[in-house]
Amino acid sequence: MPHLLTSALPYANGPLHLGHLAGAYLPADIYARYLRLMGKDVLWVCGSDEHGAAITLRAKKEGIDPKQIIDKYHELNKRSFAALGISFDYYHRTSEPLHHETSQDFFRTLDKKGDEFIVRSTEQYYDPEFKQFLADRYIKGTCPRCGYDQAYGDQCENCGSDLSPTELIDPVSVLSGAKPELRETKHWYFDLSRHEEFLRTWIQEGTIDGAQQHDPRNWKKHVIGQCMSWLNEGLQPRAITRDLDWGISVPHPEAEGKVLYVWFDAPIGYISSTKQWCLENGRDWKDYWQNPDTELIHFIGKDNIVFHCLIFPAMLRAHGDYVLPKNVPANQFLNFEGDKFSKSRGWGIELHEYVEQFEDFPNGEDALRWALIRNLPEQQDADFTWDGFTEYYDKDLADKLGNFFNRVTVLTHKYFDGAVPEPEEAGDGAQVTSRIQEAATSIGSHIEAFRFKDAATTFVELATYGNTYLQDAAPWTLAKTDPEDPRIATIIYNCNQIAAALALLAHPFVPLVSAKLRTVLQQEVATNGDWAALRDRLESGKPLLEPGHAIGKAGVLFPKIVDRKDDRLLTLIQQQRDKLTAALERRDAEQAAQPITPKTTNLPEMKPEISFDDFTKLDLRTATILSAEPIKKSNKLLHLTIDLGDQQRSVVSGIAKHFDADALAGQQVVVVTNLAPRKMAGALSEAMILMAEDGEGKLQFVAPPAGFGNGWTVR
Ligand code: B3M
Ligand code: ZN
Repeated sequence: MPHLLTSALPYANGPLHLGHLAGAYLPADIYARYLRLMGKDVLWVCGSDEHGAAITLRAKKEGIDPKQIIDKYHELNKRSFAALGISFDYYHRTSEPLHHETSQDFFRTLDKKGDEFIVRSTEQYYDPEFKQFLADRYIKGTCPRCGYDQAYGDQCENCGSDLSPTELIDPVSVLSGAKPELRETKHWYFDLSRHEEFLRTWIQEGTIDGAQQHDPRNWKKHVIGQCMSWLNEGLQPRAITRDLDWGISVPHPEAEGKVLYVWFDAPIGYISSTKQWCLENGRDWKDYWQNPDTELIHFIGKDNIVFHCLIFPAMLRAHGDYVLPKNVPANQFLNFEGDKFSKSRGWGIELHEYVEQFEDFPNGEDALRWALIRNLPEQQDADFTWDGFTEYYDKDLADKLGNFFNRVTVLTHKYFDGAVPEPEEAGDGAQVTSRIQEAATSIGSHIEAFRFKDAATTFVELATYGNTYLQDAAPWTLAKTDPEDPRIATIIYNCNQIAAALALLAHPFVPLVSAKLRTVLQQEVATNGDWAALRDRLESGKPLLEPGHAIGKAGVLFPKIVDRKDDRLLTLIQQQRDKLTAALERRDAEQAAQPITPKTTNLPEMKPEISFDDFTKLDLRTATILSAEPIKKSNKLLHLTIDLGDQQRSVVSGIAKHFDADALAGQQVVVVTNLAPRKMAGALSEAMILMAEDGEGKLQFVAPPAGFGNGWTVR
C-alpha cells in the first residue's frame, strides 16, 4: 500500500519561520521517517508555490522580475529545510514546465466534462493607470464583516473572512492607490455547489459512493468543524482564472491573457512533484495518485483547510481518476514568545537565520526540532519560547537521554570491557523487553494517529524508565559485595537493550541525535525497515544488541545549555532575546507617537456582583449565522437561523439598524442557548446573540476566532 504524503507548498516570496516548520513540515517529517523505518512504500512531496499575487506585487514594487524572487526563495527555503533534516523525497517548483502541463491538462479534463465549469462575464475592478484588473491582493478596502480597513480582495486578515473584491467597502488599487473602476471581464468558475452533497457525506461519514473511505473520528475536530461551517453556508462556484500576466495560461481559445488562479494550480503541484520524482526514480506516478490503495495524507496549517478538505478534493473527484486524502491532520498556529510571528516587526526567527546562527552549536538542528515537537500546535495554538527551547533540551536530551547513554556505556566498559555481556537466563530480561515493546508500539500508534507530541512524551518516558531501572538495580552496589554476581551482567545487558531501542526510536524525531547514539553503540545510521525489524526481534525474543557486541563510549553527548557558562549558544539565545526587547521598544515608541485617542468617559456603570454559580448557569456557545431576514413588522429586528453544530435554531435579534441582513450569513457569533424561548414580532427566538456596544451605541459581534467550530462552549 503506497503512502503518499504532501506538505503545503510554501510561497517562494519570502523566508519561512519556525511557525511554518511546526505546522506542515516537522509533523510530516516524523510521519515519513517512521513509515520508512516501518519498511513502507512512502513518497513525500513538496515544492515551491511560485504563482500568486504576493509574488508579482512584490516584484512590481521592487521593480524586478518575479523570477528573481522565486529563484532566490526557492533555493533558500529548500536549503533551510534540508539543514533541519526535513526529508522530502522531492521538492519541486510550480514554475516548471511539467507543472504547467499537468495543471493545464487538469483544466482541460474538467472543461471537457461540460458541467464542472461555469463561464461568466461580470464587472470587476480595474486600474486604468496600470491597465490591469484587480483581483485578490491587488485590491484593498474595508471588510464588510468586521470593518477592518486593510482587508484584501480575497480575504480579511483580521476576521479571516473569505471575500471577493466587489464586497470591499471603499476599495483602492494597491498598485496606484486610486479608486478603481468597474469593467467587464470573463472568467471560468469551478462549480463547487455540484459537489456539496458529496463533500458533506465524505467529511461527516467518511464514505465515497457508499463505501467507507476513512473513519471521521480519526480526523481532528477543528478540521471537521471548519469544513462543516463552510458546508453549512452553502458552497458557491469559485473563479479559477485571473486577468494577470504571471501564472499558468488558461488552455482555452477564449481565455487569451488569462492565467489559472494560484489555488487552482498549487495543489496540482503535489501531482507534478510526484511525476518528477517518478521520472527520476523509474516509477509510475499513477501508482500513487490513481491507485485506490494509496493512503494520501495532506499536512497543512489551519489556514489551508478549506482548500485541502473541500476544494481540492472536489477537483479530484470532478476529474474522476484520482484518490482523495485519507486524512488532513491540519495544525493550528505557533506563536513566538507570546505574539504572532511578524517579519515587519522583527518578531520571530526565520529558518535560515536559525540555521546560520546556530550552525556551530552541536545538535542545533535537533535542539530546534525537539523544542518544536514537544510543543506542537496540534489541537490548539502553541507558543515557542527560548526558555522552553532550553528546558526541553536540558531536561530531555541532556538529563534523560544523554545521561542514560553515558552511564550505560561507562558501566559496560568498566565491568565488561565495552562488550554487551551475556545475561542470566532467569533474569528480568523479559520484563525489560516487554517495556521496550510497549514503548515502541505506543510511539508507533501515536505517530500513526498524528499525535506527535504524545509520541515524543512516550519516547522520553522510555529514557526515564532506563534511568530508573539502572538506578534501582544499582549494579555498582552488587559489584562492591561480589564482582562476580551474575545479576550485574543481566542489568548491563538490559540497559544496552534499552539504549539500542532509544537510539532507533529517536530517529523520526531527532535524526541526527539518533545517528549519534547509534554510532556510540557501533551501529549504522537507522535505515528503511529498521523499526519493523526491531519489533520482530522483540517479538521473537532476540536481543537488539547481541551479547559480545562491542560498543563505544558516549561521554557527555548533550552538554546542558544552562551549564555552559561561556558558550556561544547562550550568547546567541541572549541576542535573540535582545532582538525581541528591541522590537517591543520600537512598538512602544510607535504607539507613544500616535495621537492619544480620547478616553470614553461615560462608560456605563457596572452591574451589582453575582455569584459564580449564577454565571455558570448561562450556557454560552459558538455558532454561525446561516441566514438572516428582516422582519416586516419591525425595523429593529432580524430573523436569523444559526448553526449550533448539532442543531439549528431560530433567533430574533435587535440588530437590524446595525447590519445589513444580506451580509450576515457566515458571521460567527457567541450565543446564550438556555434562555427561555420567546416570540417576538411573530417569530420564535431560541437563543440570544452576544454583542459588544461602544460609547456611541454601535454594535459589533463578539465572535470566536475564524475557523472555530460551532456548538463549542464559551466560559
Ligand atoms: N502556498 C499557501 C501557504 O503557504 C500556499 C499553500 C499551497 S498548498 C497547495 O499558506
Ligand atoms: Zn474582516
